[in-house]
Amino acid sequence: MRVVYSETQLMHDPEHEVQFGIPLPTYEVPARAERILEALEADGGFALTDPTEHGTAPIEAVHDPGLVRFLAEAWSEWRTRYEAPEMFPDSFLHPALREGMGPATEPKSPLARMGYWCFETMTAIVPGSYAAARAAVDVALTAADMILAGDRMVYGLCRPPGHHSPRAAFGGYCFFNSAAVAAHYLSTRTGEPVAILDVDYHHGNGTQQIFYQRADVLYVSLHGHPDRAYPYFTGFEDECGAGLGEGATLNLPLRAGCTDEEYLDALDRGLAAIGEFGGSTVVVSLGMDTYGQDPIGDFALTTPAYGAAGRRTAAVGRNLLILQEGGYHLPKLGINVATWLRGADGR
Ligand code: SP5
Ligand code: ZN
Repeated sequence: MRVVYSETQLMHDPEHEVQFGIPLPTYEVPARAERILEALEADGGFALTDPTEHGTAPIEAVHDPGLVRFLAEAWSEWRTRYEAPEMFPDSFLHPALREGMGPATEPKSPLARMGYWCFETMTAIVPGSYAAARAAVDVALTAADMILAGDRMVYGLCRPPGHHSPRAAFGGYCFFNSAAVAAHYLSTRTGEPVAILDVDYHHGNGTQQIFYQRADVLYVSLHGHPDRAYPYFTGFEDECGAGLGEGATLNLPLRAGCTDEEYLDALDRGLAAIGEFGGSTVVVSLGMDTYGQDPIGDFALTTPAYGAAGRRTAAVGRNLLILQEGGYHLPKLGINVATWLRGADGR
């Protein structure tokens, strides 16, 4: 199986995330990508390729160009005014703030701009964030090109992750939504429907939002129930899409302590919906924070379940564009990813 990876992605290297109002060591570290890479290299069954530059047009096909502009400028603008080594927002554009007054315009101050484009406090901007976020999209699009050229299965080792970013915001350790950018890119290039299977522990609120009213992209997600799990405001079972997209969103929220067996049953439900939807490619948002020892998830999955999950996903018979999202238990992150990919590859 071919793997696309860029070292530029390591340039996003924040120290902290603000949780409970306190700056704590962040979970989303460059070593995540390095651990995955090491496991794939040790396996021997994966061939590494660098991404090619795809520019901002495919990003702006799903994201607000204002978001791209902000992320491109944010650090240099910040550095000229503040001393802080990492950029966090402190004031947010809550929807109630201007209720009945029409939309806000983008503010001028860099700090306020961050509160306009970001929805939480766990996603610092540091000097290398934009370059890394752009590289992650290039990884996803280069992997998509390989599918278009005939590969049956490709893994894009994306970092930072992407699935929490909706059209016009970022957060949840995510900047650009690489899976959404790639799914839209595939749908415009093939004219076929595209299904997205999101198996990260967290609901992919961003991906869901981007495609919520579209009939040509199916979004299926297995995740911790939003009654207890981040991102809290989305991922409920009754969110099924709207307008033309009605019926093209499927949420399967799961209980704390979810076992291998329960998980694989839910996966089968999701895969059945994908099988009925059609199209030749499934984009997989692959998060390993479902693992039993993950520090921020609460499922009980074991490593062998990932092999089974990969096998069952491949058994749907579609091309697989597999893109990395979360997963924070570094000691087993690499082996869990390799196990999923080997399962999909029939090894
Ligand atoms: C891509 C991805 O996996 N993003 C996840 C962002 C989650 N950030 C919020 C984590 C809050 C975790 N609180 C956990 C307390 C554990 N004891
Ligand atoms: Zn996650």
